[in-house]
Amino acid sequence: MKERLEALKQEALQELEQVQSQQELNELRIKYLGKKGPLTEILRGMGALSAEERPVIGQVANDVRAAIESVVEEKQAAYLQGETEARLRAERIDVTLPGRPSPQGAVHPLNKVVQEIEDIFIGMGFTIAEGPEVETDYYNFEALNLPKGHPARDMQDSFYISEEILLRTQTSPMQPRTMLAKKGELPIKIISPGKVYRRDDDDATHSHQFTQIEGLVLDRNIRMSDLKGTLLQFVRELYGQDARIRLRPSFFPFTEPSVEVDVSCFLCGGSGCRLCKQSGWIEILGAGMVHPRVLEMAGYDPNECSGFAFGMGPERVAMLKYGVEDIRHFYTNDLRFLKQFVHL
Ligand code: 2NL
Repeated sequence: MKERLEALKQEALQELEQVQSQQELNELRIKYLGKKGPLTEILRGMGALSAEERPVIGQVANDVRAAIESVVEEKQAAYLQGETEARLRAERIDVTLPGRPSPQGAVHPLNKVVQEIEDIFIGMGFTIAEGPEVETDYYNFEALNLPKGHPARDMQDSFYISEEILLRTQTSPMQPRTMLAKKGELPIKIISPGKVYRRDDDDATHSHQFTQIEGLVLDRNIRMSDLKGTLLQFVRELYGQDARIRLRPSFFPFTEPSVEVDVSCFLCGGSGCRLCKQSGWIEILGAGMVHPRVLEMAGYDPNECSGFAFGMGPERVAMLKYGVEDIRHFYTNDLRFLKQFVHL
């Protein structure tokens, strides 16, 4: 029996020596060490041996099993090692390759101007009040002293959704909304930036959808000089400390008196050039003292408080600032246009 075991060992080791694949190795493991293998069979037959022989043969059988197992494990380990090495080789990363560039976006030139204007007013203690683009007729017109039948609210000029609902034609509705929410509390210092809509045929200087920034200051004893000082400070921060302003009389239904605000031409400094059409001045704002009717409708007593309001078009500010000749460039998203502002 001892000889049979030795022969089995030799045979197994010889076969293992020749093994070509992990699958073959597994087959040999089952063949020699499995439950149906010759070793198990020999061990099972040990009952027939004498008491002296049994431990000796048992020892030999265990040695044979251990020898075969050890070669199988050694080969298995070598296969695993080979697999790991192959994977490392296959998945190696070349850290010297240049990276894939991820395209970087930039703030839209119009938004950049809006943010710049917002920052200036925030610095003067204003807060930002944003509101819905779909408005009621009441907030868009009525509360701003534009009663039904007023020529400025011609159906032809506004996008009506129903009798009482329309796309806002100005950002002003946020101002009566804010005043009503404050329930008579003072002061109010807000700016309202956002999109507005008018029924217009688009051309180089008109768009059916554009941007506005309006401001409102309301407190006791607010005077025209507060309007003038605030807007002068604003244009100095926007165009530089040498900027000057002048006020010309004008008309808006929601302010009385009303003014147009010109800023000294930031291209020629006021001496006259192509940009300011030789006048030395560029119109950038409309403004005025809030009409007493507007205050009353929003729950404020015009004998107790007063305020000024102003409005401007960021498209116009951006067109002048960057020399853009067609307002439609801001909305058509032509990358050749937009990319010119990436590094500004
Ligand atoms: C312009 C002129 C302006 C206002 C807007 C306003 C709002 C309230 C009361 C009084 Cl609630 N006024 N807004 C006042 C004057 C001018 O805008 O040229 N905008 C582009």
